[in-house]
Amino acid sequence: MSASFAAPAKALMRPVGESFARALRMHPARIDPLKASAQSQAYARVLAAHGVPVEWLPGDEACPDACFIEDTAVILSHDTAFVTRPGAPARRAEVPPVARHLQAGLSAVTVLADPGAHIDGGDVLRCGDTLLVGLSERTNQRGIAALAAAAGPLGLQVQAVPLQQGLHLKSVMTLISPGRGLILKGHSHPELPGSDFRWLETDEPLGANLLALGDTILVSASAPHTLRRLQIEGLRTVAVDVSELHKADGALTCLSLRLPPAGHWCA
Ligand code: CIR
Repeated sequence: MSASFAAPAKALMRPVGESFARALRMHPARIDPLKASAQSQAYARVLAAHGVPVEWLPGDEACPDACFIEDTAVILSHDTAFVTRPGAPARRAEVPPVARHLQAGLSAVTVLADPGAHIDGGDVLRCGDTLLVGLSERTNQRGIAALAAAAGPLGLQVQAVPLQQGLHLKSVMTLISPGRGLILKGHSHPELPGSDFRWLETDEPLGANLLALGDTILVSASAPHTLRRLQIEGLRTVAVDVSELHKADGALTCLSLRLPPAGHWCA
């Protein structure tokens, strides 16, 4: 039987360091690392307040983007993970400490070693038993094939989604609930075979990355219309200020790696 959707049992995070001022970004912006650090800590407190304890991995000033830990692994179940090979060469040094941490705590960890493959966790959106994977500047077909090989034995199918615009798939679409996603207007709606999955559109680029903790949905405070829209639908929302992290193309999902309780999956 398929796993059911739940809030994460815990989340892994890495701190924002001073070198975050040199984080990769698509558009020029001056970044205040202290402000970004405060926002990352406030995000951790929101997770904890909603029943998701945070375990901090060490920071690394040599890796300005290390706080975006989601890109370094894909959690496949409560005790199975796939460690990525990020598409940006500058981010590959972030991976070994995360891999060691996962290997110490989980029973099955696959580490992507193929030098011709690359994939970022931010390109992987789980929708039930399907992993939608963005074919983006950061993720290629070989990376997707490697993830499919690791996910297949767990009953998970992988579906590639060509990304026309945006950094990662989850920059433009994320989950509201197990049967529903939020997608940035202008992107085609992926179809999930054999399911009645529905998409809601937003026209706020900073609003498309939501983080659903079970039935509580974290929304960027920089996306007031998205927040209002979800509230009008009666959904339980929490606005989280990640404005300084947005300057480096980060958002809510990328700040943590979430592990589901046994027998469940999570966003
Ligand atoms: C990068 O360009 O890789 C980082 N500055 C942003 C990564 C954001 N990660 C994510 O959305 N999963």
